[in-house]
Parts: sequence; C-alpha cells; structure tokens
Amino acid sequence: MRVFDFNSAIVRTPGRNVVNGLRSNPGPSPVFETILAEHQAYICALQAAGVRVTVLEALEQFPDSIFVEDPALVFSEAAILLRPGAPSRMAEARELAATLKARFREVLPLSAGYADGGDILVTPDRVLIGLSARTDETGASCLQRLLESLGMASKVVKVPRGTLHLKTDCSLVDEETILTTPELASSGLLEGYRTLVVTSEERHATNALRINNVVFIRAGCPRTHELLQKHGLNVLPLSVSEIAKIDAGLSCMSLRWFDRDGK
Ligand code: CIR
Repeated sequence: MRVFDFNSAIVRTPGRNVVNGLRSNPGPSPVFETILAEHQAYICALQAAGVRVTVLEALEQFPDSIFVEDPALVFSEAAILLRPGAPSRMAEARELAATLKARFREVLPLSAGYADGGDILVTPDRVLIGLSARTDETGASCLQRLLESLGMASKVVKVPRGTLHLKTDCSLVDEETILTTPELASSGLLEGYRTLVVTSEERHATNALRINNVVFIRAGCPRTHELLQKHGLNVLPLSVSEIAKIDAGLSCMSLRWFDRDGK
C-alpha cells in the first residue's frame, strides 16, 4: 500500500465564521458562499477518487475548524491528537476526539509543545516534521516519540521563515517525488527526494494533494499542471481562491487514511 492510498477521510463543513479565519495578509475577506462551494467541490473530488468522506458539522466558535488537517494526524494504525500552535485553534483537537476514537483503535495525544498537521509531510520511509511559527521543538520531539511507538521514522526540518506550514511549500506527488518551491528545492531540506519545482509565479501551487491515482492542484496553475502531467501524473485542478484568502490550500481540508477494516 502506498502512503497516498486512501479510502477514508474526515472533513468539516465551514461555518459562517470561516471568513474570519486566521490570515497573514490583509485583503478582501473571502465570500462565505464561495468557500462553501469550493469545499463541496473538494468533497466531490475526494469521493470521485474513491474515498468515503465523513462530513462533520460546522463549529461556529472555531473559524479555522474546516482545516481538520491541523489538529490531528491519522494513519491506518492509529490517530494522533495534535496541539495546534495558534491559540484560537488549540481546542479544535478536543472537538475531533470523539470522531477519531470511534474510528481508530488507538488515539494518542501529543502531550506537550505545539504541532500543526500542516507541518507534517508523510513520505514512504519517514515523516518530515517542520518547525514553524505553529510547530515548536517540544511538539516536534513529542511527535517523534509517538511516531516511533507506531514504528515510523521521522526527521525534523526548519520551515522557511514567513511560510505558514511545511506543506504550504511542498507536497508528495509520488513515492519519490515532492512538488516544491525553487527555494526549498535548493535548500537541502528535501535531500533524498526527487523534486519537481514550480515557477516563482505559481509558487502557491505547491500545496497539492495526492489521493490514490490523482493529484489535486490549485486551479489556475497551468505550468504546474503541465509539469505534473509530464511526470506521468493524473491531475485535477480545484478552485481554492477564496479558501486561499485565509492562507489555506488543498491538504488542510481533510484528514485521510486507509481503513483496513473498511469501516
Ligand atoms: C490558519 O492560519 O491556521 C488557517 N487560516 C489556515 C490553515 C491552513 N492549514 C494547512 O494548510 N494545513
């Protein structure tokens, strides 16, 4: 089984308050109805790729709670409840606990520090953990211990300054290959992987999402589309223009795993 073979996912419906999600840049607020449409298209794309999607109800008190990738990390064997680094997002992990306990034999809590799922890139032989404004050294080493207890190797890397999460700038598109920015590709941080490098104009295309035999990419990135196609990949562009206004992309809107019991 490949690390991007998934048959199950969890997403959360955006609440109206999603337009007040955290953002690093000022600018026009996203339009709620368009976020909802982008989210719905994302769910349909997951389903069309062969994934059974559980849709959780909106949480109005947590504007960023549609980004379920950040408060948890899931594998076939177990789930880990993380500790998101933004104070307004901390309690989102608690809101996911019951859902995860109903689906996973083991749900392990991160006991100290902070770690966001957006900083965790799962690759076939190791899990990369990015240190960022959201993930600190204590959280990263706690996570390393939990991963070790699950039989997984990991490596801690530094996310470039000014980048929200590790996966803002890179995504695994096949078992050896990472789609990334020119800076990350030349930084040495992704040593051991083949890199496909986006152009500077399309640097926002690096948060792609491989699901089974398809790679979701952000719509409006023709050169990245071509790059991936030339690499032999089946590419599906999805619009995230409104979600991007609150610093989000494609990986953050779901938790994905392969459920071996097919529950
Ligand atoms: C935040 O700043 O936490 C949200 N507005 C965006 C989170 C995006 N998460 C992700 O890419 N994993």
